[in-house]
Parts: sequence; C-alpha cells; structure tokens
Amino acid sequence: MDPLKKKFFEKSQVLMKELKALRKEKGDVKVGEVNLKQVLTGMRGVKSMVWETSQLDPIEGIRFRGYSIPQLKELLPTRKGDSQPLPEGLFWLMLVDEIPSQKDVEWLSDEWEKRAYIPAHTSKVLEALPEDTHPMTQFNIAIMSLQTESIFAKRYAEGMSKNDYWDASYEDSMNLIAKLPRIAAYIYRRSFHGGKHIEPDTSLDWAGNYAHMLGIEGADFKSLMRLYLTIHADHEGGNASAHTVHLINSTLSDVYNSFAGGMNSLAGPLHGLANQEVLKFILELIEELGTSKPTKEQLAAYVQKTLDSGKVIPGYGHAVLRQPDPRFIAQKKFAEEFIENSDHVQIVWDLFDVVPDILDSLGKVANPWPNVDAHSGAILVHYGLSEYQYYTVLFGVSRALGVLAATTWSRALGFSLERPKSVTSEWIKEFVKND
Ligand code: AMX
Repeated sequence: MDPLKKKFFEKSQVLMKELKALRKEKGDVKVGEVNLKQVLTGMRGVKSMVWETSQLDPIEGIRFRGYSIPQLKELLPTRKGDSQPLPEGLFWLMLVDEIPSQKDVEWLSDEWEKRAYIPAHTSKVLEALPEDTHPMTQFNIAIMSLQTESIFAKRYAEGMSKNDYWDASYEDSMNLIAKLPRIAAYIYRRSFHGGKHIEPDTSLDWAGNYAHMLGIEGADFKSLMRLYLTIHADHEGGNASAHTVHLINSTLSDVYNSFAGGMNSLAGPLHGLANQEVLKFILELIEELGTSKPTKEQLAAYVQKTLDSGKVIPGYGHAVLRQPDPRFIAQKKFAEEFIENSDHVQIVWDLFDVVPDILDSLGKVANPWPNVDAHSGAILVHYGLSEYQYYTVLFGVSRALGVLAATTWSRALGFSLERPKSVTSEWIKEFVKND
C-alpha cells in the first residue's frame, strides 16, 4: 500500500468507528432548525452533510483542515525557488489531516505523473466535437470518456465488499486528478492553438506541468498556477459543484461520473462560470467606455447600468461569505507582488472600491464583497491566457483536489445514499396556515 493510502486507511478506520458510535448514542441530538425561508431560498445554512476537508466561515473565509490561506502559504511545501504552495501539499493535508513534508509532496508529484496516462479514445472523443464547443463541455465529455478506467465500477461489478469502497475510490480519485491537467491542456490547445499540443515535462510538479502544457512559459505563470490550483480546491461541501459530486457519489456512482456531474454545476454562471463572466464584463466595459483606464465614476455608472438592465455583477456576492473572499485577497496580493501596469488588474481593484457600496445600496444583497472569481481573469490575461471561455476549466482542475479527497472520505466513512425531503407549495401553505 502506498504511504498516503496507508495513512488514509488508518485514520479513516478510527473516525469511521467514532462516527458509528456517535450515530448510535447521539443520533437524536438536534443540530439545527429549518425555517420556511431556508426551504424557499436554496437551503442556505441547513446543516445536512459531513465534509472533512474544509469548512467555511462567513467572516474568515475558507479553512482547509483548520488552516487559513495565509497560514497555508507559510506551511505547505513549495518548489525550490518558488514562494507559492504546491497543490500536492494541500491534497495531502485535506486527505490525511497532516501538513506533508517536502519528500511527501515530491512523492505525490511523481505518483500523479505515473497515473497521468490518457487512453486514446479520450482524444478521439474530443476530436469529434466542433472546436468551438465550450471548453467546460469538452472537459466534461473528456471526464466521462475516462469513466472506462474506473476501478470502482469494475470492482463493484465483480462484487466488491463495502469495506473496500474507500480503496477503489482512492485509486479512482488519484488517477483522475493525475489525468486532469493533460486533458485540460489538450482542450486549451485544441480550442485556441490549432491543436498544437505540448508534451508534458515530467520533471515538473502537477501545476507547473499543467502551466507548461498550456504553452505559457515563465516561472511567474507556473507560480501563479500553483497558487490558483491551491486556493480554488475546496470550499466546504454545500457549494453546488461539491454538493453535486457528494450527491452523485452517494449512489455509489464512481468518481468519474460524480466529478463530471460536479463540473456541470461548476459550469453555471452563478458558480464557477463567474470567472469567465467577470473578464467578459471587464472587456465589454472597456469597449463601451472606449478606454482601458476608466475613472471610478465611469465604473460606478457602468455597474449601475448593468444592474438596471436586470443583470448581476459577476464576481460579487456569495451565499455564505460576508467579507471580501480571502481567495480574492490572495490573488490581489499575488498581483501586487508580480504584476506592474496592468489596466485589467487596475480595473479589478477599482471595481473593488466602487461595487460594494452600489450593491449595498440595493438593500437586498447579503454580501456586497468580491468573491474568488472577481480577480482571476485579469491576472490570467496578463500572462497571455486571455481566452476567458477556458477559465472555468482551470477552476475545475483545482476543484478535483477537494471534492475527490472528500469523496474518498465519504466512502471510507460509509455515508448513506443522500435523500432529503421535498414538499409541494400546497403542503407549505397548509403547514403555515395557523401559524
Ligand atoms: N449582483 C447583483 N445582484 C446580486 C448580486 C450581484 N453580484 N449578488 C446578489 N444579488 C441579488 C440576488 O440576485 C438576489 O436578488 P433577487 O432577490 O432579486 O433574486 C438578492 O441580491 C439576494 O441574493 P443574496 O442572498 O445576496 O445571494 P444568494 O446567496 O442568493 O446568491 C450568488 C449568491 C453568488 C449566486 C450571488 O451573489 C450572485 O449572483 N453573484 C454574482 C455571480 C457570481 O459572482 N457567482 C460566483 C460565486 C462564487 C462561486 O461560486 N464561484
């Protein structure tokens, strides 16, 4: 058994027994109440699942196994000569709740490299699609085509014991994570660079190699990708993509099916597609205002006009957060350190000054602050990745780390098929009649 898998097995066995006992002894303890507003507005705040890998605080933002993003930047191993954390380290932390050593992350980079093989039929499936197929659609179809490789599905068909679900889930998760940068880079090169693909550089780490295969060279872009793929990895379990993966996997549908479902959620403009929408918004405003150096007054008027036409301001607001997103702040810090004189970045910073007051003035927006998607596009453009239709694929590659670590836990802990209760509006009207 590999060292990560062994650690995971030992830790998950202990927790599985603890949770079993808790369920038996304290199963009737109330963990919260649900009001009608929550039923009518997307179940906000309803505690209804266990997600080991991270937890979101409305004010502090995300903590991965208890560590904030600034703490992780201090604690996680980096590649020699780089200042940004390696996503390998975050995956290790999320999976086994331990900060890994340098040697551990090097082992994991090599392990993913060994598992990165893409079957020939995946590129055939992609080549059958029109080149202008949205990259998220291509990403999803490629993931689904990889389902032929599922160890879980194969072993389930052979009669696998439920005690081994975690093992097959771990193997599928490791394999899929290993393959994602290759298929994602393949999609980018076929969509935007005439299908001129770039061979992987096996001496690089997971994120560095992805940057290389995208065709954007330079140490700073590799560094950005390490940060990007770390901070987008997980945001507890209730967000749409994570929850979709959790739901699908609870049926014992394998990791490939589950992750593809999650990516379909991520492809929505209120969720992960917001990163594409933000850059589109910035480009359109530059076009309409006729300048790439708009004043804050011009920006405020443009934002107001957008709202008046019944559209949302992409990159702002959040279902849980009530402060500027620490993932936005981490990207702002990166831009302050590495990027000079970018009009796009300046617009992001100026929007940060003007949008919150305008959203606040509407009197209905719960969180007027920027989220993770408000900043990423402007930085990517600076390094030459200007094809914004691709941005959500980057988010998806990163999101695999969190949701697949969490899914491996779900199978180890033996969580049940998810099945909440729905009611009709007739039922609601009857229920509240005498209240
Ligand atoms: N621009 C305009 N209106 C906004 C808004 C924004 N950025 N954020 C919220 N609102 C509006 C809502 O549309 C809603 O209006 P309604 O009552 O007329 O329908 C009202 O404010 C109350 O919504 P809320 O309770 O503040 O937010 P929510 O929890 O329902 O939704 C979110 C959260 C993210 C969908 C919403 O803020 C939004 O649409 N933001 C823009 C899209 C975006 O950036 N999404 C990315 C989120 C992060 C991610 O998942 N990657």
